[in-house]
Amino acid sequence: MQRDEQTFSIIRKELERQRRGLELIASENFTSLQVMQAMGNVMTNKYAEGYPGHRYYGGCEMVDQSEQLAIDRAKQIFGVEYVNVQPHSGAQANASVMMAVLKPGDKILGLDLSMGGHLTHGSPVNFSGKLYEPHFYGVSKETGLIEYDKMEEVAMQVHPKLIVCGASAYSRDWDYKRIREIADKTGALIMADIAHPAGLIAKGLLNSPFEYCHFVTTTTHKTLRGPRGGMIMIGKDFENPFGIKTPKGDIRMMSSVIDLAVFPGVQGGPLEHVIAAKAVSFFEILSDEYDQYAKQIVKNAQSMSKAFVEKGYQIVSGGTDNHLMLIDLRNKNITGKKAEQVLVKADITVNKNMVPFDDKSAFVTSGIRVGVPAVTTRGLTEEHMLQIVEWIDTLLMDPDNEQKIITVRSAVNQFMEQFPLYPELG
Ligand code: DSN
Repeated sequence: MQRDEQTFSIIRKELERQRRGLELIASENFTSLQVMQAMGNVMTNKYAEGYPGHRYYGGCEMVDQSEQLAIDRAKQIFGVEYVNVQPHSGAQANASVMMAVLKPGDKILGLDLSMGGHLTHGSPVNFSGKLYEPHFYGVSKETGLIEYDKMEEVAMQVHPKLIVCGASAYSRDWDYKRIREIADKTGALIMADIAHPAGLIAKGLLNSPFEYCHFVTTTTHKTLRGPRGGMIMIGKDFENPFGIKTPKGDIRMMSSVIDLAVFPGVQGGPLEHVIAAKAVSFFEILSDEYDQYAKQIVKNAQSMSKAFVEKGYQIVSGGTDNHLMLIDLRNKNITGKKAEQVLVKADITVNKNMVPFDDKSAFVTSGIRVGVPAVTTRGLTEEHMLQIVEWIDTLLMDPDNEQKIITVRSAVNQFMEQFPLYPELG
């Protein structure tokens, strides 16, 4: 077969883009080479509907082993009883939990997307807001912190069947104990979506949701630094309280109900090459090196947020406990869209993001979300964060100055050469 030079040349250019730039998108990271190698191999050829030891296809002996390894390692990392590593993404992990515990029309209560929530937590344009009846809580206008009182008030009014906590753009830790108290008062289950801070939770740097939340979902490619994918966990397996019957008509523990919701409920064949890569990334997370990495993420985020504040930037909630910060640019006279554009021109990648009580649309926005997991993987430390803030400030204060863009881009490109990315790839 002739080699597809066209596609490989695009992939090569993407490698070069990643190498020369400052990657500050809070949900992105750089996997290790071995994680990528585990994704690009013969496991992609294998169909394996079902679960290890119980498949609908022959020849699953090897993928059974790698999937079981991924499950066992994830259990060890998070200290949980049940893990399903098959969800293709965080969205499908969330869809599977909802499919398991909700019926169409049931009420759910999640963080408003415009306040930092996620599409799959009830947005009207997503399955979660179309299939179920969404209700929302938010953050305080004054403090930028989650309003647990408001969560309780709405929960007591609407009696949701599921409370969803977790966010895409919230820089503070969560009070899972408080959420459980609210859920118990109103008879709701809780799903914690820890897609963003999972790596920090894994290392005990943030509160753990497992004692209080019935289901915990995550992606595996953000702070966890694994392949693009999803995962569902249950801290302590509990009896199916919903009367949900399996195809055989029995009522089992929640783990079985979730397994059935992932497959055959939401997905078909699992991506066994990605699951093998999940196993490799979990091996890495169990190392001391990853321990240091997670700690460095927090140090870098705090150093960066302090530097922004010193330059007069308004960080929503005033700072960060995790790997990201949401910057409200309204006092800097620039929109999120314009900020994203000018920074991208200088090879600094962030995303525009609505801020709480934003007066602009999701296409324009008043803010940017900035995160440090990827630059921390590149090897940058606290003092480098000050330089990054300096560059960002230079550009945002004079966004139409092409000369400044060229100067900063050249400085960024030169700087990043000190932190080689995938040198093995030539
Ligand atoms: N797209 C992800 C993020 O950027 O946070 C969430 O799914």
